[in-house]
Amino acid sequence: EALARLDQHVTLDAEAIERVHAPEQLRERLAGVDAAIVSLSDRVDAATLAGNGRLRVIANLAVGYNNLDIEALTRAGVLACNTPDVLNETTADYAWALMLAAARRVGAAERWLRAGHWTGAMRFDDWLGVDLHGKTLGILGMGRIGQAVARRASGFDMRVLYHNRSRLPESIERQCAARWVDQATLLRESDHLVLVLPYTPENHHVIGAAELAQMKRGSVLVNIARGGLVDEAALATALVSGQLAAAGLDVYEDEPAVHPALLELEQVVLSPHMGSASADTRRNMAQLAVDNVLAGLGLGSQAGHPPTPINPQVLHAR
Ligand code: 8YV
Repeated sequence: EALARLDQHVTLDAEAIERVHAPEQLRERLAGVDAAIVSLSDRVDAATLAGNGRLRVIANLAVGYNNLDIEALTRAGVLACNTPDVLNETTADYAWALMLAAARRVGAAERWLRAGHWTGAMRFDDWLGVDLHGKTLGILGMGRIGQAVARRASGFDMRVLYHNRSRLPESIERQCAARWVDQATLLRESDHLVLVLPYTPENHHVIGAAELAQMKRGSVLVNIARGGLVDEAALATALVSGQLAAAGLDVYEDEPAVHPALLELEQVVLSPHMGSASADTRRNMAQLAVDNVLAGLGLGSQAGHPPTPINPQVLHAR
């Protein structure tokens, strides 16, 4: 639908829907177009843009844009856009899916059942999991998705703590029924810790061996943000030792590769970066990317006013 709308205004590159571009291939493809819709696996930086005098808009099919070098794009006069907000609720839903699945061992139990192991009466103490209700939910990174994760906790009667660089206004804390604490307190007190941070150089391995050791013994870690936030080798060690009871991961340090030690552990729920993947949300993300492309190229009803620019100063300089 979104591409059909785009097609009414621009000439679409027939090969546009390739999945993964090698850097050199991406550089060549970008050299021949005025705008491109890219995904997280497309790294757009100074090298990709070298010698490109034509490109004007890059629309990222994601809210996170650690695959884009915004400084390089701005220097090159290329407008960069992302897809914030339209995916908040769907991604928050998915954080809960992973939290529940990891804590209650849904994946491992299903694999066990499908493998034909349920042949007799279940032992009373088989498949014991970790409760959510009545426990403390910790949220590291309290942007729009983090807030949506927090709001859902009231139905589970959970206490919600969060840590963020800056404290949220009281009105939002009230809406989310969440209390700001420092990071050490968050790690120490959370029974379930969800990562919803953007990935920046400062946040690399924000959860490493030292932080895992500070977490409550038997707690559950969920990462729906970016793989590089967690030291995967240290996480595997913490799971094997029982320091963490379980983990739910949608993102990985080196996607699509998953750390082999994590693949071995039945107490980890693994999914292939699909947090925003509901039909409605992906449709809205695609439409927003198209809105940004058209407006960034000066076309359509929002010409010159892209809805979600990352570096709007490029437009002012034009
Ligand atoms: C991806 C995401 O965009 O928005 C983000 O930052 O990580 C996801 O929503 C999605 O997986 C499509 O690549």
